[in-house]
Amino acid sequence: MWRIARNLTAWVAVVTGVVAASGTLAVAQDAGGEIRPAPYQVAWQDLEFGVIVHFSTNTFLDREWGDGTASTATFNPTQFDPEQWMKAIRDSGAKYVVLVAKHHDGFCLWPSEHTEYSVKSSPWKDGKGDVVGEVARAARKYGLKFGVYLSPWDRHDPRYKDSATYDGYYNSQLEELAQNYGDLVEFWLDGAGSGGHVYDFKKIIETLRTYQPNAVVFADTGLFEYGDARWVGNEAGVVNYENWNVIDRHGYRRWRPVEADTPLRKMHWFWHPNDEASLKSVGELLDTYDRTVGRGGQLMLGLAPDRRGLLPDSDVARLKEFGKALKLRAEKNLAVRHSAATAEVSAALDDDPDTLWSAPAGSHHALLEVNFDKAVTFDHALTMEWLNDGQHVQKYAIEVWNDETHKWRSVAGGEAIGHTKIDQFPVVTARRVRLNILSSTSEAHIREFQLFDWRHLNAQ
Ligand code: FUL
Repeated sequence: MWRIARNLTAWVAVVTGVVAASGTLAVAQDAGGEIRPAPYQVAWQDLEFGVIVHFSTNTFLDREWGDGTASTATFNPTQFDPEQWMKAIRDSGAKYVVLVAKHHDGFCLWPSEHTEYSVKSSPWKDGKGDVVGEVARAARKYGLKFGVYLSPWDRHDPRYKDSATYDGYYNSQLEELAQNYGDLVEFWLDGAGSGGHVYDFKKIIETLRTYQPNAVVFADTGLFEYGDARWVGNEAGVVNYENWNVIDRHGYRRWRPVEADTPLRKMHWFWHPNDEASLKSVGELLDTYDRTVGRGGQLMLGLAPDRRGLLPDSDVARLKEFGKALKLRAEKNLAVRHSAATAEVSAALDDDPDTLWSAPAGSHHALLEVNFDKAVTFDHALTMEWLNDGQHVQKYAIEVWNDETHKWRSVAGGEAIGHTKIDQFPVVTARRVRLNILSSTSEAHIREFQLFDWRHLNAQ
């Protein structure tokens, strides 16, 4: 990922230390709960699950990172059909598609006016094709939002040697992508390979914003003020820390939710021959979902069409099974069958994330209780915080009532709730369950509090 960031780490630590020592940086991250998301970030976080598609000369050469020397004659899919991809993507439950329009090898999947190194010099459709255009159209046809990845690192173009000249080239390419393919939901700034290279990101983001004010810019935290979403720090598909949406870099605080990218085939972003064993199982995918979406992050699953230009049949089948399993799990929400409750409480128990329960104004502690006429058995809870006003909850517990001891017992808990929090715990049976908000910066807003018995659904 963004190696520049790693090089910058030491420098950032020094600067942060100086500011903190001088007392001007009194708050870490967003202690006051003051930073709020932009409306386009709220909408993007609600998408929860997207895919990133890698398909280029690498697909035909059994490579992950092309060195920029591949002949344009290499790119020649025989049955290219992005609608086949989109059907499978829609069936998986994903809501958006980011296409790698140019990877590190520099080959462009659209007929750019600014280079010959693109589909227009390939035998595919006699050089008249446009992968970006066809994919964008197919995505929208299947109700999926569309975005692009344009690799800054370019191993083919000779202009890359000169930062200013290359900035001009990159910027004109971005103009093409940002103006000709409709609304972009996300723009991926991948930083691999870019260590030591200086880019004019100010200009790049200005160009993007001119035409696509609502595109979420994905970038490493190293690009402090330019990114709207941040890299999770690994490609394993796991948020492995308390997930706060606000990131503070030397006093500059910004709402930057996490996106966790991980491929459907272990370790492979591009398609490779004889690679069946790397396909992740439904159980592994559900686990990944719970460790990303279930920890308040966005899941970005990597897909790779093969040399035909189709997603392999086994990938299509797996995506369908995964989507079915997600749907089946979601349909089992026990909280909707709660006994009579106030309209406010019911708003968090109705399976509808657009209605919410709010704790009393200004409160720092509150209880949201759900009762059942007959005891229910469950081993998971899913809680969603309404974030438009900031991330308020800082500590919570999920508690069950013991009819014999007449005491509440905590079965799970943590600090951040965020967009969606999925907690797993040993199976329990209870008639009364509550979300105990132990601490919040101001009143908590809860969109959903759901309970599930997923014992037989996760073991696949
Ligand atoms: C990384 C790249 O180097 C990989 O090839 C892939 O595109 C992945 C999504 O991002 O940084």
